[in-house]
Amino acid sequence: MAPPAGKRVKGVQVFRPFVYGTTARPFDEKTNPKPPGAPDDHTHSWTVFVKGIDDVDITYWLRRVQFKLHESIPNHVRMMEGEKGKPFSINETGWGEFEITIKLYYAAESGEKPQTLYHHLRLHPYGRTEEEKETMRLNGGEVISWTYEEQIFNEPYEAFYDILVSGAPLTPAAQAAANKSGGKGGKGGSKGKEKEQTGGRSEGGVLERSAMIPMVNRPGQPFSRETEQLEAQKLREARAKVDEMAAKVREEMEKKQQRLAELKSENSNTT
Ligand code: SLL
Repeated sequence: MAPPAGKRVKGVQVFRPFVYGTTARPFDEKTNPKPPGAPDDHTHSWTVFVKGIDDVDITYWLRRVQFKLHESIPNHVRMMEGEKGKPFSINETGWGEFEITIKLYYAAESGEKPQTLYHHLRLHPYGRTEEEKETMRLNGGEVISWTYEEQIFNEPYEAFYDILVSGAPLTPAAQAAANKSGGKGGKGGSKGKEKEQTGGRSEGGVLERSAMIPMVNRPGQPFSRETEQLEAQKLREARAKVDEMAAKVREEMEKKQQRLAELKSENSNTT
């Protein structure tokens, strides 16, 4: 593919948060009945997805996603075209866990080559401790394996840069100027074309086409500043603990060195 015409925006990096992963549930007559036609040996329903944070649209930078599933699954390579505001996702049923290959195809304007992610489909409760596993079991057996990720666009082409940042709200002066010129065009790229100005917000307050994440968690939306702060707090506590342990080891070492010096001097006194 020929690179897009135009210059790159030098010294600029734009990043966009997104989430990918799987959600699985065991079949249960009442809460999650097995769909008709699903093979006898299938035990779970599951979904694999790529989506924006707080379900905000990402199709302006991510055009399509190819999911490569296990070869035992009919039609195991699936290409999903982006639909504005909707996650890229696949629903399936099965019995086993495996590695899913997720290939991201970017907007043509970006000039970016496709990029591959790998995700392990989890059907069974997992965790570092029994407690963590138990928490998953209690939640109706729903097994969530989601990853927060940031897509970085390094020195994007001007036209693509315009697309990336066109969700930012206009300042009153810029709004007035845009109205005056009939809302046509922007600098660079979108010559004569109506510039798409979104500027909407998600329920969690995330501005369209921005790098924002919500301030607080909501059900199904665990990636927020709140989570980030809790994680930072955990890191600070762990750091304090490590410092404390290191101080203790140093103290013991000093005592031993002192004892060694004493023994040495005793030894030299007796010989
Ligand atoms: C395992 N290595 O042994 C893995 C393989 C394959 C899972 C898991 C669906 C098959 C179908 C399915 O669950 N495949 O659609 O019939 O655990």
